Amino acid sequence: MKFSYGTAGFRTEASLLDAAIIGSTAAAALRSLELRGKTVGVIITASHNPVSDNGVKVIDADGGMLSMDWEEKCTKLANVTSKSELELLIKEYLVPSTFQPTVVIGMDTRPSSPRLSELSKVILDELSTAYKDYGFVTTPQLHWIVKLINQNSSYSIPSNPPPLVLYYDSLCNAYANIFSSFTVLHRPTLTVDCANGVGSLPLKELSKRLKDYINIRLINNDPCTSKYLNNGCGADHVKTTQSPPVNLVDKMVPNQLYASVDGDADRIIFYFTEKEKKFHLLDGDRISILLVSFLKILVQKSRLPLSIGVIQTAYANGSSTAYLKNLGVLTICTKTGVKHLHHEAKNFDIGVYFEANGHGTVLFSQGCLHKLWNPPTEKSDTETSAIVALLQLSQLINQAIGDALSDLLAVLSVLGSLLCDAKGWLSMYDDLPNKLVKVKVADRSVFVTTDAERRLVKPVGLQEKIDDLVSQYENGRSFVRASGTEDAVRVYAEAKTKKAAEELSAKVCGLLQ
Ligand code: NG1
Ligand code: ZN
Repeated sequence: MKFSYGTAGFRTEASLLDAAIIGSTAAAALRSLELRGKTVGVIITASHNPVSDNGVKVIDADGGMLSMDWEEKCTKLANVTSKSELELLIKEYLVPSTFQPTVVIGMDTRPSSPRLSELSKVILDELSTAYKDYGFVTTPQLHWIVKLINQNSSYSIPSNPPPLVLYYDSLCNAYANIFSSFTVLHRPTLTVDCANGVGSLPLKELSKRLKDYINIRLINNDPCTSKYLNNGCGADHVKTTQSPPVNLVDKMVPNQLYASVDGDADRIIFYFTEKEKKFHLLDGDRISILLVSFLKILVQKSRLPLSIGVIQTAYANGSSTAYLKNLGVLTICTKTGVKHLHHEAKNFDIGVYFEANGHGTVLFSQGCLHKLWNPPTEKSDTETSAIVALLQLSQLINQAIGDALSDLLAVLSVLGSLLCDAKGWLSMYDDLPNKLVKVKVADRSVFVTTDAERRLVKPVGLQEKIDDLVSQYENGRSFVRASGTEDAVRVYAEAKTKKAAEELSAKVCGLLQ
């Protein structure tokens, strides 16, 4: 097995993952030592993959994705072929230090997770690393915990109240405050499909704690019956099939809002049906536009000089990008993978980033928070309430990484504040018909891209052929890139009509054959 640390860490069939767990755990301990004992995270999950897979990802000390140089070291550590080779590498990466390396670990509810988590703990003991095991947590919860611990100057793990209690308190208090500022106090009803994953547990907690504010109904919320994990349900199923979870087909209440999270609850997708059962998806592009529209109003009302930017990838629907241009919001396209979006979002006072598949968040810079906490003394009621609302949103939205739970509450906050329903949200723009397909090729590494993955540099001559096809379609756009998580090449195509998008997609796929 040759491992390569990709956009989501290491991911493969669970029984083949041991070396990746050992390598990642060693990398986490060594990284913590390099950072003078700051806490680093190890999360065991394969997100939306089938239940037979598992994965592991290292969370860097700022609560974000692992830094690039450590991705490389992690790959090397996972690919050793003997214990002596591992020991040599550890020696090479070891920074002499008197600090105590500290790691926090967590896992999803896959049947293979407890064994892999135990293996990780064996390595931590071998490397004399202090650790705390948070058991079943969502990926964003562990990111949030790492960020929290390292914000504390002594890098100690707060035990009273425990970090997870603080997590729920922070989300629920912020939501309750925003709710009380609604002009019309309306308790919305929302059905959430938990993908039968680890998200079921915190969603139960949220629905209990927020029962006076939201009527949350949970479905596919059995994380113990593992064969149903991501099976006909979950955010990935809904986004890729553009249809509801199988057990909701023909059962959705018209005009009521539904949401699906993925297997580790870092993605969320909303949807609803109209009377005639027409299914409408409210994906990551639409979440991004809903949030930024509201944030722009608040910034204007606050009269504070705050920059706002939206970060998308090439998979964002062309209509969403055009909408943002009209709105006058600076929009940047990056490579696929949240680490790229997160990095760009940091360049703004308020950086909104979402992948079309529902993974994203809103970052408030330190400078922005400073301005919000220290506004000019002379200010109107409108300015004050806008500043308060911005501060509440910054507390509600997970600042470490995209989080289905905080994104869910952020969306409901904005819909409630704008007195907007699912239909109103959908009416902001019309998606261009599109098609995303996977193509198996002999060697995906020959596909080399540029321009945020929108153009191919290699194989030489292929991009010109794609350009030629695209020019034949009104509003046509298509690009080809190698997947970072699967052994396949992805082909995206969009055009003015569904028929044209499908035709363009088929022709570009034809070029690959
Ligand atoms: P790849 O396999 O590199 O396309 C997929 C998603 C990404 C991201 C990662 C990590 C698409 C088209 N790609 O990446 O957005 O979520 O998985 O999970 O959805
Ligand atoms: Zn996920």
